[in-house]
Amino acid sequence: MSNGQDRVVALLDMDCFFVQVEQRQNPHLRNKPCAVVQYNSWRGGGIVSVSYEARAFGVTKSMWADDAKKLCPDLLLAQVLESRGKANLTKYREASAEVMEVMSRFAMIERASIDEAFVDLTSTVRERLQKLQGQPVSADLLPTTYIEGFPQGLTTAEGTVEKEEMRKQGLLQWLDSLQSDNTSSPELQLTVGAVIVEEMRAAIERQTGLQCSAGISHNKVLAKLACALHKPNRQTLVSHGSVPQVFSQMPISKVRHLGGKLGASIIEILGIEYMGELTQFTESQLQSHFGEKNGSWLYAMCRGIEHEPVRPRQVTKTLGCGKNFPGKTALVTREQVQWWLLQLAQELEERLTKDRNDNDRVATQLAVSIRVLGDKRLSSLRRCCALTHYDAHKMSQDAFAAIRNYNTSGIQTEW
Ligand code: DGT
Ligand code: MG
Repeated sequence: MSNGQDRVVALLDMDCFFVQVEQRQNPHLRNKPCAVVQYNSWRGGGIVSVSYEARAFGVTKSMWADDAKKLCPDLLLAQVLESRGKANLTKYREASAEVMEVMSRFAMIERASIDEAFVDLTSTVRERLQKLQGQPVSADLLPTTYIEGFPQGLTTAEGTVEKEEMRKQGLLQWLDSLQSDNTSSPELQLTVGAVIVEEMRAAIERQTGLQCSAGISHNKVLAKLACALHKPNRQTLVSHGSVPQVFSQMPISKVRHLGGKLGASIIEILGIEYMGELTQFTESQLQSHFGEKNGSWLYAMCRGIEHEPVRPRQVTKTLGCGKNFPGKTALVTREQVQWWLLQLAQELEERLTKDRNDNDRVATQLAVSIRVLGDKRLSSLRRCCALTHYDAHKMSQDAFAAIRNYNTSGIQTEW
């Protein structure tokens, strides 16, 4: 196995994505506290994206708009469109495709969600290093880059130094420490990766008018963590050497793949809080608690080493749509269930047909998930069947057939 420093991987994540898409369309919303809400019938709607101006007032995602207005009376709101009684995300999906197209001109990308993508820059960096022929990297090429862990050994009272001033000092210190003629230096490779990511982000903004942040490191997990360190409109380089410091205060649940059950069981079983604390356990201890595969992954990961490849994929693997019916709105008759399945199937038919034209591929499997009232899990039941025709009526009938046996009411017409 390699030492985990052989690749250059970046993660780009759009800043308050839905808000930016609305701001691009409506200039009145620009540079203001602003949020995007979904459904407006209950407490002003649920917030799904918040501008950084509004975050300063304490407004957060998944707050009710009415509550957010109490924190920030001047908050401007934009609404997610609705069609067939549910959210229609077409506008944001199209903006996402614009961004992904620009990114993929630079290198192979893996779309990770509607507004983020991983990039493997390893070979692009190698080519760029050849062109540079040992010239040092200039700080001018890294105008929005933070080097995590730098400046080191700063003696001035930190609070008195401007954030931008600290960024520059750290960057200059880092660049001074690099050996620009050693093309196999992992630190130099990351730095050149950061230069390319600066160019990518500038190109995205120029072409789409949308801003993003990025993380640059040796693997997907570190790149994703790095991206969150200096949002918005900035990028952060996390070197292998900065991992102990970064992980020493990084809550385990904040690490990619550890936000769910595995992360929770690590905290409970080992009685630890931070990612760095994992280094005190042997590989076999970790394997005995969490299985062979997870144990080995954790043992390497807490040391900053991870090998998951960036998989070439610019489009999503699955197309999905769904709707929640909380509390009193829960569906209770067969008619209701069938009607809503048809609404969802109609959206799917539209999007599948567009996908077949755009991406030259066909879907072959239909999966149906339902959640029963009171179940805290994301889904109570999941069933699959073949998808043979892009036909809403056929899909909704097949979906109903797949879940009908789950009806616990005992009466055919009730649910
Ligand atoms: P950021 O990345 O912290 O600057 O802010 P966002 O708004 O880009 O947040 P992110 O990256 O977690 O999510 C990207 C977009 O996905 C966001 O703009 C709206 C959408 N989104 C996030 N959470 C939800 C949700 O719970 N429901 C719906 N419908 N959309 C969501
Ligand atoms: Mg985002």
